[in-house]
Amino acid sequence: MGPTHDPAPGALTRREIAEQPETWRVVAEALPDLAPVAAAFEPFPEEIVLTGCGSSYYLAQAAAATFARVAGLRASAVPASEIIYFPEIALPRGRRVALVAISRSGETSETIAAARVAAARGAAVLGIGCEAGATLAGLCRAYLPLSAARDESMVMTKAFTTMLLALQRIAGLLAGDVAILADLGRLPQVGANLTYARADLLAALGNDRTWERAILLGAGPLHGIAWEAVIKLTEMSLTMAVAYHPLEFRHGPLALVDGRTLAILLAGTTARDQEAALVREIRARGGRVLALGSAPGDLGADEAIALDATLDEYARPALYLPPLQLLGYERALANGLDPDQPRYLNRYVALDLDTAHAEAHE
Ligand code: F1P
Repeated sequence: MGPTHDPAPGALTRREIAEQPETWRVVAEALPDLAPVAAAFEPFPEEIVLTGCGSSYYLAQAAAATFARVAGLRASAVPASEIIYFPEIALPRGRRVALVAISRSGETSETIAAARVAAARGAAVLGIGCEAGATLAGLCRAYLPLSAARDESMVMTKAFTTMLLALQRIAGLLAGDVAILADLGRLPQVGANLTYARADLLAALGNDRTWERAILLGAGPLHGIAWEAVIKLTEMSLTMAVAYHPLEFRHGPLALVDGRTLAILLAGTTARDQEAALVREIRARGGRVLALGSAPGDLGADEAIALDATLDEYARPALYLPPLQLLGYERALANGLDPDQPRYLNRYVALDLDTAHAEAHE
């Protein structure tokens, strides 16, 4: 049986946005032991490269931050196409590299090809996705299929946050970091209390015609999340949006700010004073600011959505996404679009790739 179809535009997407904390709980309970996956990291890599395409690439960015901080590994995120065509940049020779290939479908051509190229260069390849029988699974030393996280909707919502939490748990396990594992374990409960907390505000913002373009600002572990929010706004509502590291925004792009700009700050706990100063500068130029984070009311933004203040800042990033996904959904409806049927979007991108060059290069 296929998914049940609710005729209301975006009903599927909205449901999947809302059910994320419950999915986090279900998946965490169904995965009592990630040790076999962690074992695939033996011998311990000197470096980890995370890859994917689209949302899965932004997920790679977010997860890389946790691997770097928690597991103390050099960790980077690289789009799968860059690994195919420029493997010498992403996969340095003479280093023990583990590649983590991320793909909800496990069928995206570039991600599959990147896994092949990395394996040919001697990297240990691990995969994560939502489909047990995916092509990617057959190319990996270990593969983690999170079928409960599979979105029925085209737009990736709960698959993103759930795969992120699973990767963060793996990082915590690798490092034996009980503190981060405990914080990650609290996320389903914390998230359940927050989801829809400001649905009214997000609906109003979605319907507000005074802003036309969005600037997403996120630093460190929140930068990949900022890009994921960009792609949600873009693919669901066809809104022009872009992400910056907060202080990078001062180096030129600040010129974009005017009365038609909505800046969305994913506020962290580090560099908070500088982020507050940036909020003031954006507002002084007529821009409107929505801040999300712990105690965001202190930042002087026009609107604020308070997230949890007690979790480690590397455990918290998934919490920022449900409200931002909801903003994309609301904006889509306001634009007369159906978030369940995004324009030109397929579940995954299948390309006819010739990777013989990259593989033969070995
Ligand atoms: C990757 C992806 C999605 C995007 C769209 C096209 O898919 O780029 O992020 O939303 O559906 O494919 P996957 O490799 O994670 O299945």
